[in-house]
Amino acid sequence: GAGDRSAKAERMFQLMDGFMTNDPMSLQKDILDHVEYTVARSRFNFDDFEAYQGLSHSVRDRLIERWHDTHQYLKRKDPKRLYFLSLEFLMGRSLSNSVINLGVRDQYADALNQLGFEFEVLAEQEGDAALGNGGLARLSACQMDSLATMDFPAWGYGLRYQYGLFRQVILDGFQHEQPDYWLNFGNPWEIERVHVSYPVKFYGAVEEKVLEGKKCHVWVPGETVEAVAYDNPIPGYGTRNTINLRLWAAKPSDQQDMEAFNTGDYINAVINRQRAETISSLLYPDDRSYQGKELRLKQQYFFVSASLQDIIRRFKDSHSNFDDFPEKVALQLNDTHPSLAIPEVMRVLIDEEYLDWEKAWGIVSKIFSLTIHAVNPEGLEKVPVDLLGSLLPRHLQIIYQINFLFMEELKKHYGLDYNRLSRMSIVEEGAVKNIRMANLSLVCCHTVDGVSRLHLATLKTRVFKDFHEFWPQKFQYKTNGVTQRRWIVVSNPPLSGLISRWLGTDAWIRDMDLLLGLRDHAEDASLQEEWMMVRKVNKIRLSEFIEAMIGMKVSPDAMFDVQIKRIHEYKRQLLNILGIIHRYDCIKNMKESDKEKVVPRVCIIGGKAAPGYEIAKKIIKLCHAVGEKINNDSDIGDLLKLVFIPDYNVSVAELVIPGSDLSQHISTAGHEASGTGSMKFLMNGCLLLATADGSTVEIIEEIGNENMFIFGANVQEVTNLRQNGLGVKKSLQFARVVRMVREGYFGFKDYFKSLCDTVEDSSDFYLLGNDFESYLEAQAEADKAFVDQKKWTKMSILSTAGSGRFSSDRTIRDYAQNTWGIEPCKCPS
Ligand code: TH1
Repeated sequence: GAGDRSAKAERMFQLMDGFMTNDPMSLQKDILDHVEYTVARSRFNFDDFEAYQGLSHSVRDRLIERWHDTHQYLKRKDPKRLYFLSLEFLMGRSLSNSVINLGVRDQYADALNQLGFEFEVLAEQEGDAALGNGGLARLSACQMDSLATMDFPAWGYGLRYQYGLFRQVILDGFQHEQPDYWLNFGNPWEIERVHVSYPVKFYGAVEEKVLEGKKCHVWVPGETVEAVAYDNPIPGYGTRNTINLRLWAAKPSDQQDMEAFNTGDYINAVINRQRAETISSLLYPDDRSYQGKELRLKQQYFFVSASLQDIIRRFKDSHSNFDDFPEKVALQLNDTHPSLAIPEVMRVLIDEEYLDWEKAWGIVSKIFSLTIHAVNPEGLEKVPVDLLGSLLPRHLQIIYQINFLFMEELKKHYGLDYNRLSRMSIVEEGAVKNIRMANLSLVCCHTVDGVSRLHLATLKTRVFKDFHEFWPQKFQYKTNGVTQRRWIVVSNPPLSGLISRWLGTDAWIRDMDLLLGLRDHAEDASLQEEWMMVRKVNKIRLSEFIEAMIGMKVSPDAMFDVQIKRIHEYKRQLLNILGIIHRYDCIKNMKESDKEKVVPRVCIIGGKAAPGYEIAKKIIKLCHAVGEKINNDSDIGDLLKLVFIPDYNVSVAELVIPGSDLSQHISTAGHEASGTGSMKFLMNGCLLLATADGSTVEIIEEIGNENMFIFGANVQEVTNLRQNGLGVKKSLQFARVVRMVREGYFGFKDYFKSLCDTVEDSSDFYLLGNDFESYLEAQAEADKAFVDQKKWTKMSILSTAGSGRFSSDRTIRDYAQNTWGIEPCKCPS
């Protein structure tokens, strides 16, 4: 009875009196306890990895405590919650980020020292959680950090892939892919919730029935798979709030299969059951391109269905009808990948909760918002009608009905303008009929956001022109941002300390606009000196990493010129490499006396190519072939080095970015929706060499043209050039470097032919030839600036000082106010 329960609660309170303590003695005991009892190694004999495990379990305990408190508190307050649905999260490592956000980094470092370990060394033991491809996925991770830090009542939902993004191995300069079976060594940052699980159904048919005089649709599915929750606590910085990232894993369901077992083929029945797990087995490694694969569609629905069952159950815990659903729930679609959530909510409300269509639609049209990350129509997801109809027959019916009503509405406005109707239709007619996921989302979401101002302008005038004309008020933009907790505090402790000393506060870690205060000191000689020291330390760390990775020695006195991102033709790594060939060619043909004036450079390139992307793979090979030649040429020596960093990922970025002098963001204008790497470099005082594309346009506004190296055709010029036929202005220099590749100067003549063809006069879609001259000029400007280290350092300080706008805190605050309608809910400390 009640008396029993309160006695029990009383007893618990006595046993767990107050929060966990963080003095060095308690921490040491905690770590050793975990080594002994959780890792089950003797506390007298364990290695660095086991120490890392004990340490992270001790941190995990502290996360769990705050995470429980946050949930208790939110349950009581019942604010409107945001549910962030994304198929990709690139979390990287968790240890350093967690102890910093919990505010116990120094205490742990002390405790470990007394045990004879070093925090940094143990932190290096952790592998990356790479459940995503690139910018879109890392953006989700940064936004989770901001949501927690700013006390927003939010949940992340995603898939717990067993294989993350492939590991890149380079053999003879060629990329090879290796599976990333990342859970092999255990994952202390997740909590398995065997009791939080939901059945997810596929295939089968829809039957019509009459229930209580009403016509109903009953979906009789053909396959059921169980979704099991794995919870990943996300701690905020400087707050007790710790939110949840819930990832689903597929498991065989007990609801099915009786028939298979009855046939007596036990062995095969068990093996077939096991196949259910393939749904969450792997992340698709394609970045910004989409393939109509059944397994991918299954993943999308699996994740959406489980998440919505969870969200609706939580809502029903404290609400008896759906009238206030829109006041309590905001659903954010991270690109169109989770857009099946729309017909799924309709289906649940109508078929399972027995609401009528109008009522269900009234709810659905108030709860969804979408962020678009793609630029091109080719990048937009389409699903063949046949595929959707066989996997999710009821959803296809609902989508058709949504489209029918939408078309009726359009006809009222535009009459029988069939061209417009067919462009805007959710159903694409043609040899293969497709469902256009973007159109579905645009019809059903109350708000559609672009990821930079320029991106929104492109969406309005091109891809979604018709939709913008029809619903101008739906379209907004929120320029992307990145979290300074990970990208300065975790990855660049020396700079972090320096900034706090000069600002006299560390409040910038929660309020990036305070960095503006650095502007006043940009020319201060003593700040400049400390600034250069910090940069030097980071460059030395990077050179040691390069030597350890690929066995090459590079001088930290050279300019470190870096381009790290997924390999794509539009990102123009090829332009970079051709520029390096030009530089090499120049030095090679120089008089000995002129060589003194050359600014020594270490060019660093890193990034993965999608396994099926031939041209991208050739770019990687070309980089190695050119590097091979340059790095072994005694005429060149330390004046020019070309390094390819293999297996670029989040933790490599944390090391490379703080050690870079110059970074390249050189996409053909109009092709990069935003770009977020540039923001991380900017915060770390690395200068940018960039085109006026995506978020760069806004970076220019913050720090000024004079503090960056901008080049190339702008969006308007790109449009004009393409309309007037390509290759209008092509330099001799460009022709020369392409010819060197073509004629086999770097070997592999036949292999590089198709790569050279992509930039030949009439086919140079990404305008490398057109932009080459101005690219070289910008590079020469960078050389000139680097010679004057005082000037360079000032530019570097001004870069960091002006980076405040690119904090994901600003992005999230804007989404909260203008898209989601949610408010902070701070758990008392
Ligand atoms: C990227 C955009 O290319 C990039 O410009 C932007 O900064 C980033 O998203 C974050 O907004 C995209 N990633 C993907 C990944 C897939 C499909 C489309 C895009 S767009 C799988």
